[in-house]
Amino acid sequence: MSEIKGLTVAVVGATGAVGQEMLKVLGQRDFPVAEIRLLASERSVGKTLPFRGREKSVRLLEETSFEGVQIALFSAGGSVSRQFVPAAVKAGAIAVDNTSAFRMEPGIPLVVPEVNPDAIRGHKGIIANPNCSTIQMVVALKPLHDRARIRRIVVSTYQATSGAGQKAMDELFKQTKDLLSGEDAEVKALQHRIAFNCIPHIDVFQENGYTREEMKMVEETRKILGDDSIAVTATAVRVPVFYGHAEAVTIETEEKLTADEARRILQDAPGVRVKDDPSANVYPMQMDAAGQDDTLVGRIREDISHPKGLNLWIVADNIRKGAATNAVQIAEYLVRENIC
Ligand code: NAP
Ligand code: 3JM
Repeated sequence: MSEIKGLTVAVVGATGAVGQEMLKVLGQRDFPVAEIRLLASERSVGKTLPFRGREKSVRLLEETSFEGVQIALFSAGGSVSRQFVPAAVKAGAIAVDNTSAFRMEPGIPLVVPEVNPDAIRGHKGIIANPNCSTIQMVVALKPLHDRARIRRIVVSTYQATSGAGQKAMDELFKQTKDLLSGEDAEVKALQHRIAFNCIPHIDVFQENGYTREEMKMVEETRKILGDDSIAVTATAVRVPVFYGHAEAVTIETEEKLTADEARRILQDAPGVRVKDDPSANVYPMQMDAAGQDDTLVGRIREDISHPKGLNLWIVADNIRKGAATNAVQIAEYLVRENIC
């Protein structure tokens, strides 16, 4: 279908934090869209959203919504994907799914285009987009793994409220405003107050004491890097930031990797921007990453507690590279390689 000038693209969950960014990214990257179909729940029917400078109506998501659609970008939660992705695939679309619904299914590619683009070729209609925290971590770690073989990863995250959707962002805003005005903070979207606080709890707790968000990082990292022997342990924390996840990452490698060598490797790595000049107070921060597509890496230093350990600080916009941009990059690969 390479001769097609534009594709019919469905955005499922178009009114959400990720869906709205998806529309922005499709426009900014000049993705070849002939028709855009904005889909959401009945709550949004009648609303309009801007796409390439024009207001487009939101339609109700139904099984029949995918007629004539080539690419369907899903970000409306796992249960919506489980229910409607099969309908999209049946209608002939390729589904790029942003939820955790299909990520760990054998045979379904889990893709970060800078890391394992070739996995897309084996798709059978569904391509899964990893979790935001996993994406930025593997973008930075893959080139180091290629050079020195990572044996263990220890990661702690500092995750923005946008990762929990529009309601969580609204809650951070309102609680901050209310507390500064001497009013009580109402807690609805998250488990505890997020304004002026950090919450070490993202997604639900599992029997092993980890949260599901933490186990996503463990399992998805191994699948994307294609190496089940890598040991991963994670602590995922919600912080009172609107956009951008930061991660303190320690790796242990098979070959010794010096900080200088890691810096040099990362300077040439696709999708990575090194910001690492502590003497000038230069290191990545969420406020630098917001609105951008690169994964920023800094604080690169040898781990004084381990002869083959290395510490890094990795920051990216969770809604862009962590969700919308990564999904659109997958769609771009499909177009470039004539797969759709
Ligand atoms: P959000 O701001 O809460 O938006 C949720 C979207 O889903 C809205 O468009 C909503 O439509 C739609 N929706 C909910 N229930 C629906 C239903 N039954 N039928 C049709 N549409 C429905 O959340 P978000 O932050 O955009 O995230 C959406 C999903 O994307 C998450 O649940 C998650 O699975 C995934 N996600 C992935 C990543 C990643 O790391 N790759 C990051 C963030 C989110 P209405 O406006 O009509 O309610
Ligand atoms: C990020 O199914 C749901 O309720 C969505 C939960 C969710 C997920 C998920 O598991 O798909 C919220 C925010 C993610 C994600 O990317 O894994």
